[in-house]
Amino acid sequence: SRAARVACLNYYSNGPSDDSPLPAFIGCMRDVFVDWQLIVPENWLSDSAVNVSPGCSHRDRCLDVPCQNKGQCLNLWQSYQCRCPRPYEGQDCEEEHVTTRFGNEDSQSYAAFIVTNDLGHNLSISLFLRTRRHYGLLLVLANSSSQYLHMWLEDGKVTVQLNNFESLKAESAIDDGEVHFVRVEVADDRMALYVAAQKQGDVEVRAVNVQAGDTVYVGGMLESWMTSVFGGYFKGCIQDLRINDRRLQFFGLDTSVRSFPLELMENVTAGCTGDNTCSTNPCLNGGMCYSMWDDFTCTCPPKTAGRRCEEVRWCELSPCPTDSECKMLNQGYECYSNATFLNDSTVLSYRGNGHISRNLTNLSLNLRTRKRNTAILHAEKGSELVTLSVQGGFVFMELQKQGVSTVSISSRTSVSDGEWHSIHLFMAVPWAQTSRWTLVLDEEIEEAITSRSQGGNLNFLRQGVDIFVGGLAPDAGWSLTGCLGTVELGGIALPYSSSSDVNLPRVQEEQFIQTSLQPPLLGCSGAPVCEPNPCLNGGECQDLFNNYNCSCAAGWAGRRCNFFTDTCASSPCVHGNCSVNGLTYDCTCEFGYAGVDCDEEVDMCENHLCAHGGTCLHGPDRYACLCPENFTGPLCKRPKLPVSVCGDDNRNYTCFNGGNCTDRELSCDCPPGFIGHR
Ligand SMILES: *[C@@H]1O[C@H](CO)[C@@H](O)[C@H](O)[C@H]1NC(C)=O
Ligand SMILES: *[C@@H]1O[C@H](CO)[C@@H](O)[C@H](O)[C@H]1NC(C)=O
Ligand SMILES: *[C@@H]1O[C@H](CO)[C@@H](O)[C@H](O)[C@H]1NC(C)=O
Ligand SMILES: *[C@@H]1O[C@H](CO)[C@@H](O)[C@H](O)[C@H]1NC(C)=O
Ligand SMILES: *[C@@H]1O[C@H](CO)[C@@H](O)[C@H](O)[C@H]1NC(C)=O
Ligand SMILES: *[C@@H]1O[C@H](CO)[C@@H](O)[C@H](O)[C@H]1NC(C)=O
Ligand SMILES: *[C@@H]1O[C@H](CO)[C@@H](O)[C@H](O)[C@H]1NC(C)=O
Ligand SMILES: *[C@@H]1O[C@H](CO)[C@@H](O)[C@H](O)[C@H]1NC(C)=O
Ligand SMILES: *[C@@H]1O[C@H](CO)[C@@H](O)[C@H](O)[C@H]1NC(C)=O
Ligand SMILES: *[C@@H]1O[C@H](CO)[C@@H](O)[C@H](O)[C@H]1NC(C)=O
Ligand SMILES: CC(=O)N[C@H]1CO[C@H](CO)[C@@H](O)[C@@H]1O
Ligand SMILES: CC(=O)N[C@H]1CO[C@H](CO)[C@@H](O)[C@@H]1O
Repeated sequence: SRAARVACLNYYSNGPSDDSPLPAFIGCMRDVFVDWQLIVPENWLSDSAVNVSPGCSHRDRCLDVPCQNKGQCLNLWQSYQCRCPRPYEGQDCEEEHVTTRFGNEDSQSYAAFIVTNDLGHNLSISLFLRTRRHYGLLLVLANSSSQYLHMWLEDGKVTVQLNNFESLKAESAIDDGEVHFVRVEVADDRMALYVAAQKQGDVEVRAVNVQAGDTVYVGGMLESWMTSVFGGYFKGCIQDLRINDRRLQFFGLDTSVRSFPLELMENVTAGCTGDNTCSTNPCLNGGMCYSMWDDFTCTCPPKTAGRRCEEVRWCELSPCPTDSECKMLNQGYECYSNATFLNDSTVLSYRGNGHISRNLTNLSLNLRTRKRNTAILHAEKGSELVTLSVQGGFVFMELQKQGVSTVSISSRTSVSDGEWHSIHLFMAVPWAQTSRWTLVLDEEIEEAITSRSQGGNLNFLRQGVDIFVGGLAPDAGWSLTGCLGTVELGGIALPYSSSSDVNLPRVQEEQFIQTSLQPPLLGCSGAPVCEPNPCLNGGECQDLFNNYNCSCAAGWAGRRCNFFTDTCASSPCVHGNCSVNGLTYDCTCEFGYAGVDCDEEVDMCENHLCAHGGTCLHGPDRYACLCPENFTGPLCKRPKLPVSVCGDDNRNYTCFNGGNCTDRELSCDCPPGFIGHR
């Protein structure tokens, strides 16, 4: 029965008492015998018992999960202890070290602490870091004579250097805006660097000696030049900075922990709020800005891209007219097309927009023509002049500038064959004041031709001068019949489509603007129109580049000489006979009529043809000739032939025109050409 009165005793005092070197027992006891005597609690649970109670009511307090922030709970029988992960502290790990912000809104910030006790040769620096910067000074240890430890960011990686000599650079970058735990350990003449639990490397070092009175600089130093040597002032946040077991507290000073005192602090703020990165509207082209810590993202509207939506995929928005090809530029887009030039009235003119700043040192274009002599591009301003032309079939450029020798350069091969040819002209030394010019035809670099003399650039075309394309000037003659691709001057296009032809504004700074009244004819419609000969019936074909003209053989007409010209079909000769004569007709007029169409009555006896003094007699529709004695015929041209009078007494008769009488038959023997009885 005594054994049944079990002594169950809770000992719940913890920690050693001042006079006992060992920690006190915590737990339960029962069946305690002293000198073979069972000690029941009633015997001694009296005034001398402290923190002891009957029973054995143990409950694991750690089951309540009291430790916050992933603190590790330690069961202490009647109580618990939390082992807090950094940066948390406090009974239940509920307290977090105040995070400290450096470089808020790009200010220059730094802090300094004083080391108050010698640390000896072992050194451990640890802290939480959060940044998006690739460069910046993190920490410096200095004594009165030197800065013997530097810690900074280089390419987003923590780098540490001891004694201005041995250094270590982390392998993993930490500039991603996330929180990283960084640790530097110096012990046993080795220095090691850790990011989170990962060792980034170690290196043998000479001894370090951190002494009382040394200074710890954080985030930068007073002197900005010294700071800039290590990448400038740090921007980001630091939390729970410790050197060995000492805290370096910027805010919310906790005196229960051992720390180094803060000496000075500038532009450092509590918390870790990022900059208001959207306040400056960094997203372009209507992108929506979302603030992230010390950063922003842009939600770009369709067809735009890039971190700031700065890249508009212009060409996907189809800004160019059909017939032309869209090309993306660094800034904006341009429409490239071919254009057909016919005559003086298709010459185009351009002007720079006043914002062209680059040096214009080259000129390139594609050409197609059959003309052997024609201007392609021309501009002049004061004494400066440039003309690109085709002369005798060869490409020819002339560049004049006062004070500089005139450049003339000519191709060796003809381009007047109706095929496309590319022409590139450029200064051999584009950055020079003057240089030779080079002509490359059809990309044949090895056939390049270089001018004898050195000329200047084409910068005079940048502003305030008309640049003519397709001729010397409107109505100046010598105009191009053929096609040109888009001409580029210094890489800037002379576009064929004006601002009203494109669907989106051109945003590039440097532009040439078309100032012609006539819009160009887009596309190149210049087929070899005379092959095979389209002109029929012997017509001759004349090549008008994209058109032809037939010169038809006589009697034929129409665009292709396909119509027979029966010019008499409409009976144009009123009083006469019609006959075809080429593309026209001739009328043979009846007597009494004259004029091209025999429609004019004439005095019939004017210019009458009665010969031998025959008298003209007006008749109703013709005239008659009254012949003199010995002549006869309508025009009295025929001499009268003798008349024989034949007969006997009974009968007489006459034979005319030299006919002889035949008495027998009382008739006449007629001469040739006459018949009849008489
Ligand atoms: C605080 O930052 C601002 C902005 O960078 C700077 O002009 C100023 O000098 C800084 N203050 C100190 C004491 O360095
Ligand atoms: C330095 O650290 C090493 C191991 O890390 C240790 O053995 C040594 O006792 C430490 N020295 C001091 C003075 O703390
Ligand atoms: C400063 O530190 C360096 C390197 O640890 C040491 O060589 C030098 O003696 C120290 N100077 C003073 C005055 O403590
Ligand atoms: C211009 O003509 C050439 C040759 O026919 C052709 O290859 C090119 O695509 C044309 N350019 C445009 C923008 O139509
Ligand atoms: C130029 O050619 C166009 C198209 O063929 C034509 O309409 C125009 O009349 C011509 N102009 C001149 C001056 O020949
Ligand atoms: C433009 O040309 C001048 C000489 O004419 C030269 O000094 C300058 O560097 C050039 N600029 C560029 C951007 O090439
Ligand atoms: C023409 O000049 C521009 C501007 O100087 C340059 O960017 C471009 O590369 C040059 N093009 C050629 C083909 O030399
Ligand atoms: C076409 O040819 C005819 C006959 O040779 C000529 O009269 C006419 O002027 C030509 N037209 C053109 C546009 O050359
Ligand atoms: C017209 O032709 C007819 C028939 O061929 C001919 O008889 C007549 O004399 C001619 N007239 C003229 C004026 O030639
Ligand atoms: C008429 O008689 C003469 C003289 O005898 C002769 O010369 C002439 O030929 C005759 N004419 C005809 C038509 O017989
Ligand atoms: C007017 C005229 O010359 N008459 C002549 C006609 O011919 C005869 C015979 O030849 C001549 O005697 C006439 O004089
Ligand atoms: C009947 C008649 O008149 N006969 C004449 C024919 O001609 C001769 C002479 O020419 C005359 O003598 C006849 O009288």
